[in-house]
Amino acid sequence: MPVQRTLILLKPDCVQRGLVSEALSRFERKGLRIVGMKLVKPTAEVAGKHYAEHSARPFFPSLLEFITSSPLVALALEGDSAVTVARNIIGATDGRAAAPGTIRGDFGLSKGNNLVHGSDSPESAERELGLWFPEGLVSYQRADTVWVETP
Ligand code: D4T
Repeated sequence: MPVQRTLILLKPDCVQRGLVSEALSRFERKGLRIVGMKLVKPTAEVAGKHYAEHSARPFFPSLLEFITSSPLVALALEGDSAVTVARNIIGATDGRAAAPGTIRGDFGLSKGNNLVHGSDSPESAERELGLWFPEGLVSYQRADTVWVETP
């Protein structure tokens, strides 16, 4: 099983709604290691680079306005199959369609204000982690890893 890293953003609506600890605890309790974490109010430049693949989409201006409107929490998580595991915890893009038990399914009623971002592939994760954590990440083992990451 591949140990991967993934970039998670607890978006401005997550911070404003007081759901940071709720969202974070779901990743943490699953067994993913926090290897980077910070509160940031992103610049338009970083936000634009992060969502560059959507630059031609009609929702791009409102997406940039939303993501730069208020602080967010950037997280780097590490663990077995972290990219897919985190996406499953987050749920489908639109909170109205997201499955109950996922963060978006439990707390969201919006496609734009959808609380949490998670990298969609290991390649995206590498690019996004470089963008949000240019200073690098912290390596360590969590004490419970031997109990959690077993085949
Ligand atoms: P992110 O990238 O934020 O984790 O969301 P998803 O991976 O689930 O969804 P996405 O890349 O397709 O969309 C990125 C971002 O744009 C917003 N969005 C998306 C929007 O406001 N209107 C839309 O029609 C779509 C498709 C929500 C997430």
